[in-house]
Amino acid sequence: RELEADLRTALAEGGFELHYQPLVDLRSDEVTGCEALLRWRHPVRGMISPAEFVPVAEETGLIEDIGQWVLRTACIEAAAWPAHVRVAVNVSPVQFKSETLSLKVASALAESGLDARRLELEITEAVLIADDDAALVTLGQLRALGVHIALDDFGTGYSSLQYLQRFPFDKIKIDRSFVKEVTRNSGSASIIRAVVSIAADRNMITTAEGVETDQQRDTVQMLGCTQMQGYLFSRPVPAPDLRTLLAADSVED
Ligand code: G
Ligand code: G
Ligand code: NA
Ligand code: MN
Repeated sequence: RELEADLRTALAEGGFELHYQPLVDLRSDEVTGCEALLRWRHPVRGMISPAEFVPVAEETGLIEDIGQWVLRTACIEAAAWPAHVRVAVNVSPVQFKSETLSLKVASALAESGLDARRLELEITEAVLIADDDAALVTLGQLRALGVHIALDDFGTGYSSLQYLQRFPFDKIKIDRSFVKEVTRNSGSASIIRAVVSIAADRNMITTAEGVETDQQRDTVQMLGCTQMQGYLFSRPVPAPDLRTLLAADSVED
């Protein structure tokens, strides 16, 4: 496949970059984390979304090397941020299945000098459905390193509230489809309230994804979400812009 060859070239020749989107604590209004989002500058086609190339990378196995590049780069860049700011990295179900994932994470941490508690891995429900027991082992190894685990896009796919009881997460990210409807659909608000209640019981953070308006922000805050992410505060930005944003954010304090 042509795209596969181009992905290999990009990996070898610096064609990828990470953009970062702030995560804002709804109690303190502070940026307490940033999610790394992979970007590919294709020489001919311009910026290509991960939604387009991650599936190809997964099918071809290239996701292992690309994922390792993302982990390393995110840890190295985050090591230069204020110490209270975490970095969140998306982990594909294919990467999660690798028995050496925790070794790879440990190596990225060692190389960057980043404190493990400042790294958060975002996984989706797909990894839990595939193999319960293996997933529990991997999650245990990762948490033993000290990294945080977030359940991404919660509420899409084959969600089950049972997952929240059975697996050790530090955070639940409530999918933006619920946030989008929250001000006009009482069903979405009820679902968010239920998730927040379970999360609070177990000391988990709840992040509202895709917050685009003040009204959505106020509503998810009222429902008890502890963190938000979305265009209202900032779009994903390149690393230098993020450092400027973080510097301005800490000056305000
Ligand atoms: O940033 P954007 O909206 O284009 O992201 C589209 C999708 O790609 C999202 O589902 C996001 O989680 C995923 N994605 C972004 N960066 C990464 C990455 O580094 N690794 C993996 N596996 N997925 C990513
Ligand atoms: O699957 P995941 O949640 O990792 O996807 C993250 C993607 O969601 C990011 O790539 C980003 O482009 C997108 N995103 C972030 N904030 C918003 C938002 O406020 N509105 C919309 N529509 N998309 C967002
Ligand atoms: Na994510
Ligand atoms: Mn998400």
